[in-house]
Amino acid sequence: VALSRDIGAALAHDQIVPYYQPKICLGTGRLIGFEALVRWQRDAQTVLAPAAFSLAMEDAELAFMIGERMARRVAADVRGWLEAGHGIGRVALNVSPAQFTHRELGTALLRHFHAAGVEAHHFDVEITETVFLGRNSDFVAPILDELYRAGVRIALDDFGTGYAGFTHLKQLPIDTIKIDQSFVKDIEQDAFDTAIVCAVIELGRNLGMRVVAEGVETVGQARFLKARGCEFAQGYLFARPMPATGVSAFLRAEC
Ligand code: G
Ligand code: G
Ligand code: MN
Ligand code: NA
Repeated sequence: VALSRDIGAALAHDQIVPYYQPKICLGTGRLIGFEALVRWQRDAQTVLAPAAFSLAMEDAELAFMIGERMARRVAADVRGWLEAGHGIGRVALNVSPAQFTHRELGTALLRHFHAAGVEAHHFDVEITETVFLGRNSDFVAPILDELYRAGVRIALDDFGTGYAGFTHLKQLPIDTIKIDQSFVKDIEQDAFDTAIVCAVIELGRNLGMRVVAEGVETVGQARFLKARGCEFAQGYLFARPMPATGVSAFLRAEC
């Protein structure tokens, strides 16, 4: 109860905001897009990551409301950057199992893109394999199909940390695999992690999917990934998640 009141107040005071982390092409160093990450901007000094309000993120109603706010704000930000003439690639929204309990999720996301006057092909949606374990998991396929048909690309996040999702890769309109940062961390030292990452890169190549490595923090990791054919990456090496105002400065520096 207290939590839903807190989140309600946070929404009312516009404290639920997106931060953005760039995604980079390892070959060219160029920007290919951003991942939007929810933050609770409690006051000028305090920015909370979702781990601090995970109960809200797991509650079907609160998660849906937070997701609505994220979609609305991200779509408005994207519109602003496009109007300023920036090439921003695609911007990804994370969508959790709790949000998939709503059959209207896809329609709701598309409505926000439309309301902001931004075409759906400017967006990705990141899901994790856990969406298939949630309540109403039979909503997942029709929602993803609806988004995909509209031009949204679907990425499978945290790949390798859930149960092996080969059936989902086959049956759903997934075009990007994100290698979880836990496999990237020790990629240069740990033979097990190296083997897994190389297998995922190969899988992506053979299935015609993009592969994005997450949590890249060092030049060594980036070189290693690039040498093994990983095309895209994100992580602190390139940029930390930043507020929308930071993105404008980042985009001006890019070109
Ligand atoms: O920065 P980081 O702490 O943002 O993110 C932690 C986790 O929270 C990640 O697994 C990420 O997928 C998830 N997450 C971040 N932003 C969002 C969001 O807007 N919606 C949902 N559903 N999950 C998010
Ligand atoms: O959606 P997902 O589970 O992939 O969430 C990404 C999480 O990883 C977010 O919490 C984000 O802030 C965090 N993150 C992004 N880049 C890095 C990085 O280089 N190192 C670490 N440790 N975390 C990162
Ligand atoms: Mn993600
Ligand atoms: Na991840």
